[in-house]
Amino acid sequence: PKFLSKPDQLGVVACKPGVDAAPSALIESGLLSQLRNELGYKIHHDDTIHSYKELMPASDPDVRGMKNPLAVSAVTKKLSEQVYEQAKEGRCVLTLGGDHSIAIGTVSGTAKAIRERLGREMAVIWVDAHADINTPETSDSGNIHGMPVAFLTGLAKETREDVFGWLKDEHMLSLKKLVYIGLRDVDRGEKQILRENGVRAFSMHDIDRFGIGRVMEMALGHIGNDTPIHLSFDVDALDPMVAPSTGTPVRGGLTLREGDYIAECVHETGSLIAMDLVEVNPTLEPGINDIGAHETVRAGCSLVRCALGESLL
Ligand code: DIR
Ligand code: MN
Ligand code: MN
Ligand code: MN
Repeated sequence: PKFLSKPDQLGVVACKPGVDAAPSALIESGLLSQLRNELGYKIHHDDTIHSYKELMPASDPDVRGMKNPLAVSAVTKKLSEQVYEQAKEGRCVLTLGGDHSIAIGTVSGTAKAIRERLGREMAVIWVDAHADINTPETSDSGNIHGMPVAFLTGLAKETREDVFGWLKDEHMLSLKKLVYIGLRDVDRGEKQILRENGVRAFSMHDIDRFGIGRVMEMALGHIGNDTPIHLSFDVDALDPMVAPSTGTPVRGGLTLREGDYIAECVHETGSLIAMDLVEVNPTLEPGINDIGAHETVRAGCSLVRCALGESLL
């Protein structure tokens, strides 16, 4: 690996602000022990699934239409510091979420560490059915998990320190270094933002047209082979047939193999410095005998193992 000073070490942060039980389900299914025993990583994890209850405000009224702004800001600030501490040691950082608002913490943490350690900007590959680039003003839902990219790129700004004002220049991601894969449910305002800023995005339509092989060539070509990569993987990028237990499923998504292939290609670059796995929610749509939850957790584990180098042959 090109950008890790401790490539055999993995920093793991598990967090579940809100109600979902994903990190414990992923860990109980054996993910971390597989990474340790089969892939040979030395794992730095505090054996805690952070719910950050101590950070929850007594009252949390909407700000510019955003729901739970104080709580999400406080949690992501803390997470940003935790991820930064791992990344500055030169470890790869795996974060198990949580909804996608946690990427405000993870991406800002790695961006700052990579700037300090290597003096360079990293790229983000955002694999998702959604673009998550609403500003508070373009958002119809007020859900902050539909806005993380806007805050991380500076498209959305807020001066209040307790409402993401803690995000500074050192935490920022360049819109030129962002690539989307798997989009199929993008709001009208988001489409305009993507167009106006020339953001590189590969939708399901592009995957149908070119195939996932060619799409990954183009996506990685855009990033260039001398750039650290943070992979932020929303499990709802996968088709709901294989990953139903998620908050906002959208039909017509990636097959399991296409998802794993994306992760494998990122691994092959040798440039992976962090991965998020988000929006796994085993309490939603679990189906008969929890089959849907079980399948979603299995799919998530597979994505992580592929990104971290489960050998192909
Ligand atoms: C929608 C849905 N674009 C929103 N986004 C979701 O609420 O901003 N993102 N579900 O994951
Ligand atoms: Mn998302
Ligand atoms: Mn999504
Ligand atoms: Mn979401």
